[in-house]
Amino acid sequence: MKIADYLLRTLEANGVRHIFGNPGTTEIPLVRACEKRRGLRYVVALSEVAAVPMADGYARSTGKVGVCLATSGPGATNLVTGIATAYMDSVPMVALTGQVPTAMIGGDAFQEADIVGITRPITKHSYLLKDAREVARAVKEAFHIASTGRPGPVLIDLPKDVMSAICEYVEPNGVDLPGYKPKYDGNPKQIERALHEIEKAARPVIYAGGGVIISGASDELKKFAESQRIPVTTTLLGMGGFPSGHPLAMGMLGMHGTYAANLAVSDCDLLIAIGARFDDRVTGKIEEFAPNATKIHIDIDPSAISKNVVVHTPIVGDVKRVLTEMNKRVKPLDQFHRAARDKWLAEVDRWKDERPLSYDHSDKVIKPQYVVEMIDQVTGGDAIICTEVGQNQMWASQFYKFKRPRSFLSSGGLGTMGYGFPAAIGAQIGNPHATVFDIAGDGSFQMNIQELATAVQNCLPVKVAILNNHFLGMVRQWQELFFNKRYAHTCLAVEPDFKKVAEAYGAAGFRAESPDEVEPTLREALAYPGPAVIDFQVDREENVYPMVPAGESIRNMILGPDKRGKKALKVAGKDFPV
Ligand SMILES: Cc1ncc(C[n+]2csc(CCOP(=O)(O)OP(=O)(O)O)c2C)c(N)n1
Repeated sequence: MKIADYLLRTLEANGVRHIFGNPGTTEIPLVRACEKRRGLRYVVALSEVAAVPMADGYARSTGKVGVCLATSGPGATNLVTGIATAYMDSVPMVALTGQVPTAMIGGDAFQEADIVGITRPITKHSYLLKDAREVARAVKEAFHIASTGRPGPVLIDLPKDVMSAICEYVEPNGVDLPGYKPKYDGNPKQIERALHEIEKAARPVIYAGGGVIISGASDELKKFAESQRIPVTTTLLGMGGFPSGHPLAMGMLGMHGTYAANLAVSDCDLLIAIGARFDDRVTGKIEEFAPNATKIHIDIDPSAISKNVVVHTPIVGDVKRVLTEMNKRVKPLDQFHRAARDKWLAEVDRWKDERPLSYDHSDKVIKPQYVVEMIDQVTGGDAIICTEVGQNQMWASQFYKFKRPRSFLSSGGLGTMGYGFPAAIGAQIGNPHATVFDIAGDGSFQMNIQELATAVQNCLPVKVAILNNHFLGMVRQWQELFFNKRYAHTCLAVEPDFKKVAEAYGAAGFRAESPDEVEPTLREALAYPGPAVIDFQVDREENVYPMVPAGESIRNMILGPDKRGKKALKVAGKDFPV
């Protein structure tokens, strides 16, 4: 069998149905072989830069491994940002790259790049295959490594001569990697200790991250939080892991977290971190993060334990298994503890009520938050929401009411602009019946705008809602608040007419300029059976609030307008000059 057929057969055996990539001469045999296989679809992206987030969006929304493919040299190096994005956010992915023939490696051959070396710090593992007989085993191992433990990207580099070789198909036996044995069950003594701490706590908080979604532990989390009456805050990547509308939900914490979540974390006596990694956008000033709390950390990755914040009770294991065990063993709340928890929940509710997420409504200019609220309304909260990076990302996480896991896809760790649209394409391919939106900024969307062709070519009904403020909005917000409004290089003075661009690619284009046009335009775009782009002309200088200034304690938030719409900026806990 030709190695190309062999490789595809091995991919199929690993459950792959879609490959996202852009071909070069090294992969002609592979792409050709793809045409012959009914069960495998090769989705051609216009740029490899976008092929990776396509595979990423496919993976995050389905839970399967995403696969991308690029040619040697520039094709391979174009994968780097997407691989780093997947690595930071623990996304299961296999990246296949073409390489120059084995005999030419190291000789600065045409389109040679040491992609294994370049991506070593941003992959979970990588292979340079110099022998065709290694392919099946390597692919099997790659899928195993990418999808188990803390998931992540694995790269397989395939030299041209290896790709063109012929060899016998041998299905490899199981995977045996002595140095790689993720631990799934939590240590029973540590679980016991954690339960004891939870029992003692009067003001506990659950801080849930993307690990809850990855391990499929949302139901177990809900059960635990409800039985113990513990308020829950989620990270950006944890959105959807706990229903936004739940009475115990406090929303996101950190730099753009809610008033209630940030105060609750600052005042709690016990912090239970579940599948989260104490990222700096979450913790703010690290010494003042949950300063009086005992800390429990449940995570599958032992290297995440006490990496940024020292924890008292680590539990290394799969979040779902650990929570299942905790649910089994936890004692029901007695009257005394229930009263203490209710007192704490009443305080949290007071904070929620005092400063809910809000914005200045307007009937003259479109508020970006209003667009997100309307997307929530017209989709019934059931869409898969992808975002770009910047203000659009924060408003999407704040104002869309996520009900279920795998419905919010966003580049959290790396913060990669240009992620959302290709991720939406991948998510739509993986979920053909879902409504998929990319909530975009005008800057970010232009980083992968060419993929409108891919959406049209593949008849994908993805919708792009551009919150068009004609600025690199989030950077402008920092300039406004911390650099005396010096808007250097953030105004996007030259921009295309996005409606016309969409139409030029064969998609539908819409433009809305006033608040009363928002809902009808959204409904029209939703009714359109193919890809649609809506250019929402929004308030140009709207800001995302709350905002914790970089390096500050998360207790100190710059707050937006209060309940009566009063615009004065306020800082909780401490004066902050703005
Ligand atoms: C690839 C990349 N380049 C630069 C940045 C830095 N950056 C973060 S947010 C932002 C502005 C984003 O502007 P836009 O997409 O218009 O979104 P908005 O903030 O206006 O919603 C920039 C430039 C980044 N995160 N990613």
